[in-house]
Amino acid sequence: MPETRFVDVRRFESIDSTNRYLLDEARAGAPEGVVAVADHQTAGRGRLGRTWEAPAGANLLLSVLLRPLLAPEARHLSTTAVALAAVDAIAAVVIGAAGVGVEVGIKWPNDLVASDGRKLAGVLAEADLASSGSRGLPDPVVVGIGINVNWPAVDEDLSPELRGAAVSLRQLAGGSVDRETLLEHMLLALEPRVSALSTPEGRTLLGDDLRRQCTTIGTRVRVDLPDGSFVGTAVAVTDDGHLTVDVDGVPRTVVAGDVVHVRPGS
Ligand code: BT5
Repeated sequence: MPETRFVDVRRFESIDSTNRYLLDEARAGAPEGVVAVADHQTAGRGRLGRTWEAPAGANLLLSVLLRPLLAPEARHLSTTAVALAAVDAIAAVVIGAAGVGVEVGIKWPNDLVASDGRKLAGVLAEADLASSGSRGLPDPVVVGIGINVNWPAVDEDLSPELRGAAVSLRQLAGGSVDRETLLEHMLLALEPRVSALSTPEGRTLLGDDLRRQCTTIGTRVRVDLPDGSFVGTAVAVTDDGHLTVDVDGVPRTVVAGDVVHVRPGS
């Protein structure tokens, strides 16, 4: 097994949130590379106070503590690095019934989606600016990902709000998927993706791979911001990971941290 920086893997049968746990560890000076994995979260969180649902023992719920050398305006690339690592790991592990890999894309800013748009995983990056510069270490960012591995088994497992909107690897592959194998491959795939964050060449590669995987580019989108919405065509993702939307011929740059929702636009 090749060496990675992700050797300190802390496992929890039940915890409120693996992101919360690692943010506290970061505040106490924990180094880059600490991983938290939970069988169950009692307060799994999404962006902007939303919740992440997953029953005990079925899915991959994991966070990593990173301290990349990343300018604040490029911070979204840490979400990209983890999303791309998940795409890599799924490609390595999950083979569908027809003997071919399942098709997974990245919906900007932070979702992994199936080819029909249903959400397979969500990524949440949280930076704690209060602990900036603590003990001379680069600023921490905790990136969590929830991947629907074996839940839902069938659409009826989902709450009415998620029905038709969420999907699992099990459903896409037509059979159960081993969480432990997926975790192993996820940590392997994270190593080069996280290294890439700290060099200009690496960031260019992350941007290129994001553009290749991004299902949002070329689609009509409605972008909901805290103070209003607009509709346009998503035309590009910048090297810093921002979305460029063409609004009646005028390009508008959308920063991931500002976005409430990006939905199909009419
Ligand atoms: C996300 O937020 O998609 C980020 C989710 C990150 C979860 C991981 S699990 C490990 C780590 N520890 C944590 O506490 N969190 C991270 P957002 O884009 O805001 O999407 C949240 C929305 O996705 C919810 O409001 C639901 O509509 C939907 N959702 C919730 N659970 C889902 C699931 N299992 N599958 C698909 N969609 C789901």
